[in-house]
Amino acid sequence: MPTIFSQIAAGEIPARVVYEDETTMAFLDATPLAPGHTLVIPKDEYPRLNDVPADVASELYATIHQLVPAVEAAVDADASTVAFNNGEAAGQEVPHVHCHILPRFEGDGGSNVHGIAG
Ligand code: IU
Repeated sequence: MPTIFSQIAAGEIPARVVYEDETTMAFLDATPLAPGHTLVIPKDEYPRLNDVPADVASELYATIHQLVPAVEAAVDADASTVAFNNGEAAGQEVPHVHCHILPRFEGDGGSNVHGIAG
């Protein structure tokens, strides 16, 4: 059974897609922890970062690098938490590698990306 993120990547389940190329995709989190909360995925399904081949990891990072300033600008954020929960014990709920880009605002009192406090 493909993960929900594979189904989004295949266009089988709708999502608010903000970026897409041959290898990667980004869409707004369905339950955002802040305005603009974005998830970046490799389109192919890898459960954990440990499983991602180097060439795909490189493409994934290039997309993250491009999107972080764009997401911050889109919601006028002061900063962002950029994080992977890598494995169930770390709070990873969907077993398809995804990077959270969570916009942060002065005085937002901290946030929590399903396990990552800041
Ligand atoms: P985690 O790092 O695996 O805990 O994060 C999973 C994220 O996926 C979490 O922020 C959910 O709100 C988000 N999400 C989603 O955007 N759409 C979905 O259909 C499901 C989870 I399931």
